[in-house]
Parts: sequence; structure tokens; C-alpha cells
Amino acid sequence: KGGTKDNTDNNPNAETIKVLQAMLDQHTLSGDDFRIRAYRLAIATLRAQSKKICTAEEARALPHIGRIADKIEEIVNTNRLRQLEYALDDPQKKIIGRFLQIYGVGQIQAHKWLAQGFRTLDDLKNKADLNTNQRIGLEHFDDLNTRIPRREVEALASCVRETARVIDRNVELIVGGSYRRGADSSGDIDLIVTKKGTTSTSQLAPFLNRLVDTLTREGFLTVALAAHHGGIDDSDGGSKWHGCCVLPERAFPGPPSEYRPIWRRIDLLLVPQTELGAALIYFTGNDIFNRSIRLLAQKKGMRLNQRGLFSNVLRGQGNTRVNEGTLLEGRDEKRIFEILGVRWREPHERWC
Ligand code: DCP
Ligand code: MG
Ligand code: MN
Repeated sequence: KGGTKDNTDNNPNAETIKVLQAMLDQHTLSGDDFRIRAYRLAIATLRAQSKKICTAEEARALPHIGRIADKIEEIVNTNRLRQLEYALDDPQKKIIGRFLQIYGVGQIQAHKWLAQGFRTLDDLKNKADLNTNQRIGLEHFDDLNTRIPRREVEALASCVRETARVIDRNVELIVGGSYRRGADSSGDIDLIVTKKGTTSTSQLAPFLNRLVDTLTREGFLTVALAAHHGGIDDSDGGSKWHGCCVLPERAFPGPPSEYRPIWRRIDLLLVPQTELGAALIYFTGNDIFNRSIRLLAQKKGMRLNQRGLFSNVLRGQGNTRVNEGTLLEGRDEKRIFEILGVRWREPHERWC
């Protein structure tokens, strides 16, 4: 997932990285967070090397490699990784892997379908009970599994901006997620919606409703994929809209003969100006970077979430939070790094 900001092709460890990436994909399929993190870190370390790493000993001397060192030696020596080939040969894993590629399908649902005897996407289409999200995920399976080139992310954002400007010219739209980290392609587009002078998401909600209505009428938004029902998801105190969009032909950044309408996943995220810095950190990610910066805040007796950096957080037994703490900073991304006492990291430096 995600990591396209790389120079893997002309890296001396390109072959090793390719195999480790395939192994990472396997662990991603089984949702093994511990190994996902370990592999992502090891791959990032290898990518940063200017020399080929050939032995386990050399590998172990590098940061964040740990037990993957032996695998690196195996790959260099044999051009393969037995554990990976084993995993790729397992027919049940293959089926689960396929089911997990459907938008919104997780481990539990995938295993349930397997236990019910379904083996292929066609089985699901024809015989399974599907909710709206799952039906959309299946109908647009190929589109939703195709990465979005950077130029198309920009073209999609421009479409939203054009319509947004007519509704409220003071609203600002910022593309976050992997795009903001500089990726050459993204899994979806994460669009932060903010406006000067706002202090709560509810002040932006009427704008979002009008934006979604208009973009839907224009045919740009094709479906809402709510966590539950209705459009806007406010489960975490913020307001988000999840759905799909299609780039209109007039906005296609390439030769018209190459245009094809592709369904893309889009997230619209409402953020009041007072929380913009914290939201930028959260929605820029990546997820691993977020986890480590939050942990760091916690170690320093503070708390960081998508709304702000807080101090005086009281913790009781079992590290449970007793109060919310007081807001130190929410507005300014750089200031949050400063208060945390960590070096400023440009978005493109936040890959883990
Ligand atoms: N995020 C997070 N933890 C999660 C999910 C998301 O911290 N479990 C944050 C970090 C992500 C950002 O939200 O960078 C956007 O989430 P995406 O799932 O859209 O991930 P990316 O934009 O990073 O990658 P992709 O190109 O796959 O969309
Ligand atoms: Mg994204
Ligand atoms: Mn997203």
C-alpha cells in the first residue's frame, strides 16, 4: 500500500526490496500489524542504502532490520524467499487476499465468505448477501484497485475547487494523504476542507452538504460510501464524507484518446481553522508516522490527535485517560512539532 515515493528501480537493493515488498503485502493481507511495521521499516532502511546489502550480518548492523536480516541474505543468495512462495501457494490465502481487495471488506467479512463456501468474486456477485459498499466495491473492483496518478489527483482536486469556489470562495481545499507526502500515485484522494475564522466543524457542515449535492448533480461524485447510513460520518467528532468520483473528460490531463472514466475513492474532511495544524499532521500520515508521533507526545505527558496537541492529560490506572487535557496548539503544524521538541519533518519525509 502507498509507498510509491521511492527510487527502487535504480537502488542496488532493488531485487531484495521487491521480494520484501511482496512479503509485506502478504502480512498486510493477514493484518499482521507487528510484521507490517517491521517490513515497512526494513524496506525504508534498505531503500536508503547506496550499497548492496548481501549478508545477514551487514543487514543486522543497519537500523530497523532485526530478524529480517536472515531473509535478506536468503533473498540475495537464492533469488527467492521460501516463506513467500509458501504463502503464495496457499489457495485459501489467495481467496482471502482477493476478498480483502474489495473496498471496505476486512478480515472478518472475508473469512465469513470463505466459510460460507464462496471462492471467487463472481460467487460473491451472484450468491452472497451484499451491502451497498460491498456491491460498489465489487462492481468497480478494477477501478478502485487502480492507483491514481499524481496528475489525476491534481485534476480531481481542481474540479472540486471549481465547484467549491462558487459556493463559498473563502473555503480552502488542501490535498493531504499520500499526495501531500509526494507520492507519484495515490490509493485515494484525501481532501481537507477548511476556512479562515472557523472554530468548529459544524460551521463547515452546510458548505459540505451543498458541495456534495452540487458535485453529485454534476456527475462528478458517483456514490456516497458512508460508514453507516446517510452521507456524513461524524463518529470521531470531525466530519468526513467518503465516496467515489469520476474525472470528467474535459478535465483529463492527457490526450483525449486516452481518457477513460475511472471510479476513484475520495474523502472530504472538514477541519476548522483552529484545528488545521493537527489535522494536517493526521491526514498527511503516514499511519506509522502518526502512531510514532502520538506515542512520543504521550511519553512527554501530552496527547496529540487530529484536533490538537494537549497538555496536563491525567492518566489513571492502566494508562486510561482521566481528562482531555488543555489545548496547547491546534492551528499551526510547525508549532506542534516545536512544542513536542522534534525536528520539523517536511511531508515528504513522513513515510514512517
Ligand atoms: N490514517 C491513520 N491511521 C489510519 C488510517 C489513516 O493515521 N488507520 C491517516 C494517515 C494517512 C491518512 O490518514 O496518511 C490518509 O489515509 P489513507 O488511507 O488515505 O492513506 P494514504 O493517503 O496515506 O495512502 P493512499 O495512497 O493509500 O491513500
Ligand atoms: Mg489517501
Ligand atoms: Mn483516504
